[in-house]
Parts: sequence; structure tokens; C-alpha cells
Amino acid sequence: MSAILIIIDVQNDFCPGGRLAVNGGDEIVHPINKLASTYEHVVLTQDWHPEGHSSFASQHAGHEAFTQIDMPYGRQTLWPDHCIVGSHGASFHKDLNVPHAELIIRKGFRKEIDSYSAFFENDHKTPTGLSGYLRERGFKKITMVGLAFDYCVRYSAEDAKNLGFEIEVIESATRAIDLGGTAAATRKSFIERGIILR
Ligand code: VGL
Ligand code: ZN
Repeated sequence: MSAILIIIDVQNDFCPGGRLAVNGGDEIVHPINKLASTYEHVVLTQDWHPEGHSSFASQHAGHEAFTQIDMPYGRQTLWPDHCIVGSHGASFHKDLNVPHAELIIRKGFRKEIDSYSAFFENDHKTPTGLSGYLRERGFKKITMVGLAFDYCVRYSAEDAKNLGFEIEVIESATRAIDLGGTAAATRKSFIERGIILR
């Protein structure tokens, strides 16, 4: 078996009522449970930031959430404080039911750099180790779902493709933040890169 399902960031802070709520973020929980029950192999990712993380607008006087700044590693969107290590907001949605998940990969735990992708931090260089894990276990085919379509799912899928994995994203089991057209830009990028969108 060489196929694996990767479920990105289905956490309370990305669901309605959370600190970086994605519209309809909770609507994908049951579809994901159903899909996951058809996969023998599943990996979960968890956005996991220390207090005072550099991606938080609260750390940049005079800058608001959902605007961008220049960081040493490139442009960075600033976010409301979210997914703080050990918090309720960082926990998986209570109805996410994937007991057979074999790995939980945490990302964004370095204060000075954000990590949208499950494979590389936002410098596009520092690996999370996921690629090595998948390769060592012989997985070649990835199906990806979760939150948010236009941020963590997008950058994870693009890195997966660049790394040589076969990758498909099931859009109905994702939801987008959609900051000024980022959802449409994601679809366009997927088409250009040959990332299958179902
Ligand atoms: C995410 C913004 C900040 C995501 C994580 O999971 O898409 N987006 N941190
Ligand atoms: Zn984050």
C-alpha cells in the first residue's frame, strides 16, 4: 500500500468560534472522518505556535492581522494569535475521529519563522521531516484535505508535488480563508503545477 491521507490542521482555532476561524471549517470534519475510514494510513498535522509567535500581528506594533510584512525569510501574512501550544484552540476539533492516524506532525513551533507547509517552514528550506518519513515508509501517493485550502493545504500540496509525490487535493473536504483572492489563486496554481483537484 503506497497511498496515504494527510489531514491538515483540523483544529479548533480554524473552526467557527476559534481565533482564526475559517468559514465552514467545521463542516469538513464528518466528510474527513468518512474519507479517513477508507484509508489504512493517515497523517495529521497540527499548527503549533509558542506564545508571542512572530506570525502574530500582536507582536508587530502598528501592524494589523491579515496584512503582510517582510521577514528575513520573505513576505509573511500576520495572523491573530492562534494555535498556541497546549491550548484548546490548538486541539483537534472534538468530532475529528481518526484513531488510526499513525503520525501527528506539528509545525510553526519555532518563534522566528512560520510554517504553512507540512514539509518545509516558510523559508522553503527548513524541513519538517515529513518527506523523509513518507519516503522511508514507501508512500508515493498523497491525498490531502483540511484547513485552510489557500494556506496550509496549498503550500503542503505544492511542496508534495515539488518533492515528487503524487498528490491530489479533495476540495470539498477543505475550506479557504480567502484573503483577497487567495482561494482562486490556489486553484490556478494547482492547475499550473498539475496538482489534481477533486
Ligand atoms: C494556517 C494561517 C496561519 C493554516 C495556519 O492552517 O492554513 N493559516 N496558520
Ligand atoms: Zn499558524
